[in-house]
Amino acid sequence: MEGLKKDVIRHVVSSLGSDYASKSAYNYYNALALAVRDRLIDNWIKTQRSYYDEKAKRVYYLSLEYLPGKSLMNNLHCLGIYETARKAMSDLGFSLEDLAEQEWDAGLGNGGLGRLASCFLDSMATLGIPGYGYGIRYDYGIFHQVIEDGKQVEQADNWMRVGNPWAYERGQHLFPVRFFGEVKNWTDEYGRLRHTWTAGDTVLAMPCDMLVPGWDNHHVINMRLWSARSDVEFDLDFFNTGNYLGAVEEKIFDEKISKVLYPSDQIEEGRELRLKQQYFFVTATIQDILRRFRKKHQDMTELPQSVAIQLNDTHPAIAIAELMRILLDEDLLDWEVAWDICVSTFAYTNHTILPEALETWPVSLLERMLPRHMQIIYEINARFLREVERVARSEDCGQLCHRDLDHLKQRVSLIQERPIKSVRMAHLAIIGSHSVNGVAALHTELLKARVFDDFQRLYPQKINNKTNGVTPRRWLWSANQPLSRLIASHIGTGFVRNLDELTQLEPLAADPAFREAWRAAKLENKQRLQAYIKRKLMRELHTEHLFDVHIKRIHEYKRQVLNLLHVVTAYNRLRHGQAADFTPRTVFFGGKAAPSYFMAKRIIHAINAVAATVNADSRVNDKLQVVYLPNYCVSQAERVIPATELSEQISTAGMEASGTGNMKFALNGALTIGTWDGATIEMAQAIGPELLFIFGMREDELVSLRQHGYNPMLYYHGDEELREALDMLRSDAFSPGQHGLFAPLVDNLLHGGDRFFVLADYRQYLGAQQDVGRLYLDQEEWTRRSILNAARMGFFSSDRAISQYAREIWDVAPMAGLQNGKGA
Ligand code: H53
Repeated sequence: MEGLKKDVIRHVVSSLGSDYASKSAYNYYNALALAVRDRLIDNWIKTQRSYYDEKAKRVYYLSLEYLPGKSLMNNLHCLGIYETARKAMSDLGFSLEDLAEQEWDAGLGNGGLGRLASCFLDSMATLGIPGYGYGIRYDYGIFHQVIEDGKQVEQADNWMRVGNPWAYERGQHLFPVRFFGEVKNWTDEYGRLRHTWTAGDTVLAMPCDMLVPGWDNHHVINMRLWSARSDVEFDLDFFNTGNYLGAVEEKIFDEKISKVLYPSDQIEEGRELRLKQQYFFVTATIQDILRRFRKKHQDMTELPQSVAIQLNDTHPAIAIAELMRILLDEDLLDWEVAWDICVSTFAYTNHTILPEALETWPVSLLERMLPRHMQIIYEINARFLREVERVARSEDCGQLCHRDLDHLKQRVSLIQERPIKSVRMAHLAIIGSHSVNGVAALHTELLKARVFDDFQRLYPQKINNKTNGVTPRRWLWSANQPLSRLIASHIGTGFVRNLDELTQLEPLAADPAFREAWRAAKLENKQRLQAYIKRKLMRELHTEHLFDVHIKRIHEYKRQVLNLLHVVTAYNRLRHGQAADFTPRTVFFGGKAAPSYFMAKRIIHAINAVAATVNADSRVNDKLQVVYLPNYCVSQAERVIPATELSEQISTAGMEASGTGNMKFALNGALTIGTWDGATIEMAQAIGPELLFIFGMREDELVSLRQHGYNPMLYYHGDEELREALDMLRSDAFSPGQHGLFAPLVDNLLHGGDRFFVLADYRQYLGAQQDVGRLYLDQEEWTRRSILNAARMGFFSSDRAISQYAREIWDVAPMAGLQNGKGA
């Protein structure tokens, strides 16, 4: 401990240039972070060296988004020096918790996809998998959300302003990134046509490394994020003629590439800068991968034995064309050889079946920005369509007539003709990869049967499932110390590394003393949340209420509106005196809406309007409260999830690819109210469906309802309570003086077809909520179920998911000889 204290003081003085006596929390947080980083860097260097020494096959995870959140507490726990640091900082006059508050969330992602990537890096580090995460170091991450007059207002997330003590910027290792220009043809000595791309513009990519430690194992992997740097400092011509601003203009323009994260989630924006971001990060990454590979290899055909590249969604799919370009134009390989290398190296994860989220890029844009890549994509397509024709004419598909074949080719082509001629990035990713995986069992089945059914017939082995998981280090151990300590005191700490060990809790569910201790841990977390809400929102929570939580991105398919209709109905029953047996509850909502997503923003407004009315109504507010948590982010989730008793997972069946929040809640002992969707299905199977509150129509039932003509008006007319709730929303009951403010929401349900079947599931949802309320009155039974939920969540560890990827997709083994023991 004395060593850590000395290091912290040294950093305050020599790294931060401050007086150690000044006692600024900001300085002491930074100094502590630097002292922790010092303890990681040796192991990071050793880890990197061991990959070369052991000729390890490496995994590269390419993702345009990561959501690491805060690093301090997690890193202290991984190093096993949390207690030491707590005491050291207390000796220096600080509470560790307060210092941790100084850190800004690294919000380099939108939601589930980015957070999954961060969980996966944590698991690779812990399992000893030789892995790297690659992405973009955005200067501005996901916007900061404030709620003003009930509405979402976006503010810039200037997380870099205060510096980032965790990152190493490597300004000396720059990689060139080219755009635009033209392609020249030439003939090589064997008479083969060759191509050279001469670029118009060049930008530089600078690596920033963030170290990702494994749990108690000395294995530290790298998250390498690229930052754009101009290759011109000043244009001296401008400078000399006195035009100073003109002289720096190009520099500013180039560096715009990594300026800001696109804040949309599952809505494609299709902007030129976004494509630039994708290519910028992909080419820098591929160059870096090949640089490392070429240190030990000359023969490019050995690449797939040394390198596995996982594409996180289609955002990095242009990597396939980029690797082809390098192999063809720089290494001068033949097409077939280059293509084999590519397909054996790449694998692709699909995260959505929502049509609006499937990326396409206009051919005209690609032709201009990446002319050689567009040529390569055309060639991939031509060869692929010939192959389709060959397979279709072979015995399996011999029945196909020409018309069907033409349709098949149109459906699977990399190029879509309408509404504008575009490249389908998912098709490029499927054709250019040896593995395509979905992220939960139902999702993968839907990929095979619906979205990519043609590809499933063409390549029956390619599509496979890897159900998502979450890291127990952050989402149980670090976020929920009261519960973790209780668990550890009964079954030891092995569960942090091997989550299946939680099954040892099962017999304890029958032990009244353990149940009481379990409840005490939950209450401690509820009180912590209560204190936080008081500080941030100046509101007093009732900790004896059932804490009912719906936090995630705001999206119509996630159906926050269904939850809101339940709140309004409960409010009406209480007002009308029809709810004598109502179980008091506080309903929490939280989440960000894409700034361009009108309906999602209006939903936020409606939630806040209902909250204001309900909370101000003294007839009901001792029994029902609604809280909107502004600026939902990773660190907020770490506070809220441990305090949650009811987890809302109520998406339209078939629409949530997996969900990972669902897992975090159950792991922390919340019971789930949910639909038969995504990974919630597998959770129900693992836990026992009777221990969750499952309701609503299943995916196949919805398909048939749609086919037979779904008429939301029937539900409106047939259900008095539903009608009352919708009419109130449409009137100015929640928006005094602003009649019609929420009419778009209601019209969308009643006259817009209710694409997400809110009305169809309303009555069943109410029934399930009633069951929830009733069970909550029986605290012993509730606690028993809570314990069993957590005990049966072992499968949903990201360690299990990563082990499956390593074995079944990457063919990568963990590093041998990792020492166990505290790393400090
Ligand atoms: O990815 C999560 C899933 C979740 C899904 C989410 C996601 C994004 O956050 C962004 C884009 C996208 O295509 C999918 O919605 O269901 O759990 C991780 O797989």
